[in-house]
Amino acid sequence: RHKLSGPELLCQLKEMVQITTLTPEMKPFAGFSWASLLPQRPLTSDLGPFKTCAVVSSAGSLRNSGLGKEIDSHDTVVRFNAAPTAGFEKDVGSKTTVRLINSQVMASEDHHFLSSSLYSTGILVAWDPAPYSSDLNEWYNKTDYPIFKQYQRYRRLHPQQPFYILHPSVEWQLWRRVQDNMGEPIQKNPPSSGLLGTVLMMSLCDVVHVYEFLPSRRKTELCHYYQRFSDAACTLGAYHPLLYEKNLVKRMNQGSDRDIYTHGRVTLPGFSTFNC
Ligand code: NCC
Repeated sequence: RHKLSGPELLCQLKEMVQITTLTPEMKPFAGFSWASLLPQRPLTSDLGPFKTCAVVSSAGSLRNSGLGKEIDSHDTVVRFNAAPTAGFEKDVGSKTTVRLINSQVMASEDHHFLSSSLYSTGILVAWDPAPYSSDLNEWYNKTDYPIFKQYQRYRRLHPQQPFYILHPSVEWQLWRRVQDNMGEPIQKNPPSSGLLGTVLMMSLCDVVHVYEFLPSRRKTELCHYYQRFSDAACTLGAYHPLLYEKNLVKRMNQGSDRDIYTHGRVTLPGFSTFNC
């Protein structure tokens, strides 16, 4: 079986993963009174194009990286879930343009999603591990966490803040790319927020730098740069096919191995910058 090159993989992603977000006219949402809370237009019509974008993983290896200034020098910065900047500016920067959150963060009590100031800056994009299907009806009746209930509550409290919900087809189209490019069957769980955010930015930016998704020389079992908890599974994956995601990103990297080693930095081209 032919193993795809970096440029071939990039073309597959560009052609086979469409960044789609929920809009009010989609079924079954069109029939609900709260559908008007959804953005009128898809995210890709409202946002970008941007020149340079930084995707900041939450890995413990960002500690003592001193990458803050470099990260903030990008036009757009993406962060994940509960990852803070306050107190960590030197290593992760202070700019947050987009925050990609999973439905667990929205629903679990300890994150205080509705009231925490962590979530009130920047553009929010939420996703939920949908059943293996991209059928909105099926998903609506079987979300992993109560994403829609929390979305409605949040939107009513913060009506001015842009807040998108990813269509589940994005996660499964991306999962398919990961599976088709691996020699063995992988678990049927959606890709991590890190990979979803990376592909989201590839569709909006000319250049995407991803930080500490592929671990640098600072590699550590510390799960997050902002917590004391250690578990190697945070970097290698348990629920998410993280190891396979990282393998794919490594193959598409257009930067040097040295950049990964010293900065934990991967360089990916935006979809609009190459032809297939
Ligand atoms: O940990 P999490 O991810 O929020 O991290 C965001 C993204 O950074 C990359 N990462 C993180 C840590 C690490 N050591 N190495 C990494 O490469 C990954 O790409 C990761 O996606 C998620 O993907 O949404 C995830 O969310 C957490 C958790 O729900 C949130 O942090 C909220 O508390 C999940 N953890 C648990 O469910 C316990 C995690 O599996 C995936």
